[in-house]
Amino acid sequence: MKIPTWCPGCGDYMILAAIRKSLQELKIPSKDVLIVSGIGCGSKMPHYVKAYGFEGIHGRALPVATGAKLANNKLHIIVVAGDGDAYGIGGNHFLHSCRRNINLTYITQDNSVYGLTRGQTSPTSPQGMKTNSTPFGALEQPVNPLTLAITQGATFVSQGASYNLKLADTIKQAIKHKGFSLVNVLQLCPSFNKHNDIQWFNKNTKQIKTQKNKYKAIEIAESSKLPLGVLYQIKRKTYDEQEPQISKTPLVKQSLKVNINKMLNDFI
Ligand SMILES: Cc1ncc(C[n+]2csc(CCOP(=O)(O)OP(=O)(O)O)c2C)c(N)n1
Ligand code: SF4
Ligand SMILES: [Mg+2]
Repeated sequence: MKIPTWCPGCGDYMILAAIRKSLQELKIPSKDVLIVSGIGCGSKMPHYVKAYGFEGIHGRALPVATGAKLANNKLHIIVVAGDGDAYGIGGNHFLHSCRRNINLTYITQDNSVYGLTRGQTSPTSPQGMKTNSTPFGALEQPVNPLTLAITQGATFVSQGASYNLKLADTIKQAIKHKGFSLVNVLQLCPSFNKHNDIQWFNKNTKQIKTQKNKYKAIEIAESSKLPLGVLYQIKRKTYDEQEPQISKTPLVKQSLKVNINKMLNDFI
């Protein structure tokens, strides 16, 4: 494992600590865990967790993780992605993963900027936010990750904060959940998002209770104070449970009985 190189005060240190704590407390052996990421500051996470890891390309962590899950559905898969990665370039994969109910944990590091590329506006930057790419203020309405996840069929939707010690507990619940679980983490980025500091978050967040009713959950997700905790959780069959070839035995444990000689001969 390597030593993290994030800026001093970066929320990614606490997200890393929360992931490690969750895995330790759930007593999940390292050999049964795969961490998949895209590209971004926080996407360096697989280098720092004792588990299998795959650092992919920007926005494509979820398709890689989906493939890995279908190959070995006994693995605990944690996907980490920045807000740009998750809700911008990877936004299409996000909504399809929600509706498929792929059984994995999606931890998004939401600092409302593109950190790695030095602070441009991201899909979750609030309207009017001044960044290196929008010096007169962002024009677009931001994505609300929680509303998006609920409406697209995610079965576990939560939000944590990188400075809040309850984050590990939320991640633990997400890992235990059977189905697609989102933990959107409000992440401190002291280098490029000086507006959203701990004082701002303390004033603008509130702890909430879990809802089963999607309309009530959306109402809370859309309220002016950002919710913290598990907002929405329901039961629904996961994708791999419904896939007959792997519902009993993972693909990697099955013997390959197909004779491809005929196919090769036809081809040649
Ligand atoms: C296909 C592609 N487009 C753009 C980039 C450049 N790029 C690298 S990271 C990044 C944004 C990172 O922002 P975010 O996902 O929010 O992660 P953070 O750095 O804030 O943790 C961009 C645009 C890239 N690597 N690949
Ligand atoms: S730029 Fe922001 S997100 Fe990236 S390492 Fe520095 S503080 Fe963390
Ligand atoms: Mg970001």
